[in-house]
Amino acid sequence: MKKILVVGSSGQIGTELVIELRKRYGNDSVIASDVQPPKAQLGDGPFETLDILDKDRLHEVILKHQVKEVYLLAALLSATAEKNPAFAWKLNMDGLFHVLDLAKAKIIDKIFWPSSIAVFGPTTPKVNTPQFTIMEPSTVYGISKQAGERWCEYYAKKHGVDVRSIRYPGLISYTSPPGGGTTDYAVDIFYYAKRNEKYTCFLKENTPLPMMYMEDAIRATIDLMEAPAEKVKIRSSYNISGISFTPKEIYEQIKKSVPDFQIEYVPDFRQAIADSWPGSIDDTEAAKDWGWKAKYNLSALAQIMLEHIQA
Ligand code: NAD
Ligand code: AKB
Repeated sequence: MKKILVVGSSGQIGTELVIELRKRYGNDSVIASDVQPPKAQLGDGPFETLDILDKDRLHEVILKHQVKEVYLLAALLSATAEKNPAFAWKLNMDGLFHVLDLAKAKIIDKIFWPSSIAVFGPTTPKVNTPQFTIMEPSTVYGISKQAGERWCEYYAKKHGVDVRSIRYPGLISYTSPPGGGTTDYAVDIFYYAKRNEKYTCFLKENTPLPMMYMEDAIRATIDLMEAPAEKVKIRSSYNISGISFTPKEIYEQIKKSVPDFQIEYVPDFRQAIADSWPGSIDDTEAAKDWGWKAKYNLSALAQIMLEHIQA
């Protein structure tokens, strides 16, 4: 059985990805790793404390477990990156190079590295944003993701590296909290709704953003990684689409279950980030190349979140 390393496994995506990978491939085949201990129960498999900026330690963990596949999730997200641009650039880029270079040296065979809708910017068409379009990101995070996409494609073409990537939209889940992004409001709001406490939203009520329920995102990730190499035609990163909604629309959806729930809108610096991103995404290429299709709509997502979230 192939051995898989997940770097950044204690985060919002890593937590659920490790659980699902272990279900599919077995506990011992999936090595979780992070600078922080896990925030949720990930099953009985191995965990390694690993800083992705420490190249020697990464190499050591890979050799120790004979890892062949790496999912690289460690990064600073959009809002946190704006507060610490130099470190965000270092973490988001150096971490990627450390993993790409191991694949170039044929020490590992396959990489998953997530990009984001943050690669798009204010000059990108906002509605049904195409796969190939104007990309002038205006955030540190978006610049690092766009550069990362270019490097992934370069290593794939020049060095034959099997690297695969998805431009995730904002991800919504209840197992592990989000890690400092602009789309985090769409998770936070459920905790307030569950306590029936007024929610202060940091975006304006009419700000549409592309979002997705975590189960869809995990399925997309594993489907892409399992697709035959010749079907993965795009080696920068694939657009995938789930649901698009505004803060007002998700609030109204929640109100159907929590009728007294209240909200106010007090936009902060994250409004400018959200305004620079698309409102909806066209995912024709992912559907055509490896059969991607989202399952969850807003009402299904809200129902699951309200059922499972701990107040
Ligand atoms: P997160 O912040 O929840 O988790 C990141 C994890 O990386 C954390 O557990 C953190 O401890 C770990 N980490 C930080 N520095 C590290 C280091 N030096 N070495 C090892 N681990 C380190 O982020 P997430 O939401 O799980 O996102 C994972 C990836 O997916 C990121 O690349 C992010 O840009 C991308 N992404 C996420 C979303 C989303 O909505 N969650 C959307 C688009 C793209
Ligand atoms: C963020 O808001 O930074 C992330 C993302 C869309 O990349 N959720």
